[in-house]
Amino acid sequence: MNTLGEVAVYLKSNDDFIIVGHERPDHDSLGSMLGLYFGLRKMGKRCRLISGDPIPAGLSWSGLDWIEYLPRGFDPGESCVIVVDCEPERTGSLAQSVLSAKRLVNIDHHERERGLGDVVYVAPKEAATSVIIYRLLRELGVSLSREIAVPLYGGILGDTGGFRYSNTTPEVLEIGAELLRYDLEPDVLAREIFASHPLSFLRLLGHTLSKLETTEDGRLVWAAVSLEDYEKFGWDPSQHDQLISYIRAVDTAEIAILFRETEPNQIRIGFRANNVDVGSLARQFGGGGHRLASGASITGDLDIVTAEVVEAAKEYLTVGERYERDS
Ligand SMILES: [Mn+2]
Repeated sequence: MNTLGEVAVYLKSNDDFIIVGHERPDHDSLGSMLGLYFGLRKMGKRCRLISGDPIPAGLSWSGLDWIEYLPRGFDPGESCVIVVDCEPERTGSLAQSVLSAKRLVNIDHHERERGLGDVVYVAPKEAATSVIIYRLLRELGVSLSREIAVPLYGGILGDTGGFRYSNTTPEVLEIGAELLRYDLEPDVLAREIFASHPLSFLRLLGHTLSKLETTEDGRLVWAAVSLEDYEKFGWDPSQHDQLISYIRAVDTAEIAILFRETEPNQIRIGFRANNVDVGSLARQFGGGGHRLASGASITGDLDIVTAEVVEAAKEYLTVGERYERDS
């Protein structure tokens, strides 16, 4: 693991970059990609932005149009590839290209056991990778601009749930305050991220909520969305969406799980918790993430996968309870 200073030195010594975020890009992934992109451009570096999944619609941030959508991957050539907001293996359809890079940098805030790359900076305590990029640009001596501040603010907003999650520290608010000085419109950014959805999504949300299930005590809440549901409501399952934040809103929920069939028999599972550690629950299924927000992907029938994971989560809640009593 490197220091942020070492990351800065390494970036200074290279001239040609490709920035990649994670599959199904969310706001922090996009925000850290764009913030870093505009920062490197200010330093006179050559830089490309590549995504293996489509970019969500509805954001006004500049630079989004320059992200090349290359679902079949790319040839890194001599470029230094920078993976932000995930580990290199979690770049989906871009993973092979990323792993073949001659120079690889990884900047992330997701908890994991090891880091892969020539330069690795992982800070699980940071609320967002956009926060790390903010600090990195400071380290590099890049002066901020509106085009840097907008995506970084958006990324932080996304990963703190609009400055509402437990990762909303004084430092995060201080960085938010600093970014706001660059002529941002906080109301517009917040609405774009949290309160502006296509009608098709809201109808899918209504349908999903009508199928919510819970354990008797209400501590575990879950819903499953099939490929058929996605088709019926005309919603693209590869898009990032916020279905799970509505499921998590059930007042009794300690763990909320959303099962989504994104391709035939490909089930993506999102876990959210209010104080239980769902990071390790996701790791039981080969996934990963944070303590309160994590995910995994499983191949199998939606109903069978749902039943299995729900069983494991029930068990997990019981074990967690026992731990609390012992300590
Ligand atoms: Mn993030």
